[in-house]
Amino acid sequence: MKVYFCGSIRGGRDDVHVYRRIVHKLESYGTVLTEHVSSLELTARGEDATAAGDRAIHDRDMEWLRQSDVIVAEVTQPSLGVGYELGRAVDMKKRILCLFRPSSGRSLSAMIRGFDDGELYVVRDYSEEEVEKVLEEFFSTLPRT
Ligand code: 6IA
Repeated sequence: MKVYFCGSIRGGRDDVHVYRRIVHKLESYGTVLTEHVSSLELTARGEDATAAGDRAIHDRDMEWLRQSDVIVAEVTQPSLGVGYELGRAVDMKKRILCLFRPSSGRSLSAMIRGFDDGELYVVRDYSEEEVEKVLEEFFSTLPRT
């Protein structure tokens, strides 16, 4: 199974420790195409930009999105890039799980929460301690690939 993980980069790296925990668990289900999103070395400021630049990042990520079987997005830290990825993934009719932590004190965008259909696109409120259990529940509902 190919998993595409979305998490904020230029939107801010405050939740990178949660991304690491999620990616670690996701690796037990298959290949995480975007495990760099959880890298501690990747900062929001851009000193790690590749020579090829933003076009190459965009095109490579869209190709990975097309290849993926399932998308998991941590959406607590608002990120334009994650919102964009979700919109494109919806258009590709991918299976999507959005994870949001209400303990952040934030209120999730209606554009992200409002599309939940309980099947192809699911938004799950969770707390960090239960993240592995939430992922286990979600993956147990997926057909094996
Ligand atoms: O707007 P954001 O940067 O927060 O968007 C984050 C999302 O876009 C993530 O889920 C990634 O899949 C994707 N993305 C954004 N930037 C990159 C990137 N390098 N490499 C791979 N995926 C990315 C940018 C590094 C930058 C700090 C120079």
